[in-house]
Amino acid sequence: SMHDIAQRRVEMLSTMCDERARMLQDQFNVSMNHVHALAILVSTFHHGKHPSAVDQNIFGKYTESSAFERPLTSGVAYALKVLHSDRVHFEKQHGWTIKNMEAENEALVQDCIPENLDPAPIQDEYAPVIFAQETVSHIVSIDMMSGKEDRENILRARASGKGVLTSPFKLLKSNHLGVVLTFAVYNSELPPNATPDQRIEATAGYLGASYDVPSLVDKLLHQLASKQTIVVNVYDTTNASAPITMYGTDVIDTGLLHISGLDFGDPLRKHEMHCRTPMNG
Ligand code: WA2
Repeated sequence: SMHDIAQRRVEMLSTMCDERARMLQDQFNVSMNHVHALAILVSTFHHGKHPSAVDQNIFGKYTESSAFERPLTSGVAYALKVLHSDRVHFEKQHGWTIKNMEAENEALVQDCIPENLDPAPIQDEYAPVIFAQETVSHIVSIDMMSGKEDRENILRARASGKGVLTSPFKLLKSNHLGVVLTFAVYNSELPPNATPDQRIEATAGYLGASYDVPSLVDKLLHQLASKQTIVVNVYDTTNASAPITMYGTDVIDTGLLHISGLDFGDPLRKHEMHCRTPMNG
């Protein structure tokens, strides 16, 4: 009957939506665990060994050949915590100046050619990127604390000891909205119940991964392509009254809608997948 057909369409939509949401969430969780493991690797073999066993060459090779372990990520990088009192020494040692992410000339920042970027203005501390996967090599030498979203992520990651996520924002050298995941790297054994101040004090740096959401969700949905197509949107719904579209174009209401929850592991951020039947589907 008409009622049965309508009922089957509702069930089909919810099954397909839940399947896609679960797959996205699982892949995100897998890559988050591997980014966490990279933070431990930097702690062990860079900060925990004298002399360090990690340099840009080793970090670049290792992250490139283990990229398959981090589905949905477009690249990983490591930024060092540098206090202002150590800046001159740090810059001499590396042979470059710490760069600012923000500038008068927005176009030069977006192109992200370090020689075109301004030196970072004087701050209490900086978070210059010292190691990067080849795919994000353009952020080496940039002070990640000079960008609003990256800075908030760094501060929250080091005080909490957890993996934390930014809101969606336009990544450098990308035309899409993306998100950044950050884990703090600590320089000494921390008790599991360490206070935020103890964590901040013991912070050595920040291991971060960037997610170019539209191209990566596209890839994932194509793997699941079926005869029955649905229209998928992913939203950051942290601010319930102002959701941010992370994937998909704004759609007009076609009647049938199913919402699947997405848990990306950061309790401060909320995400949802919205699925619809296509106009004439
Ligand atoms: N990584 C790649 N592209 C970006 C970006 C970023 N942040 N920010 C803006 N465009 C090294 O949390 C530390 C990575 C920041 C980590």
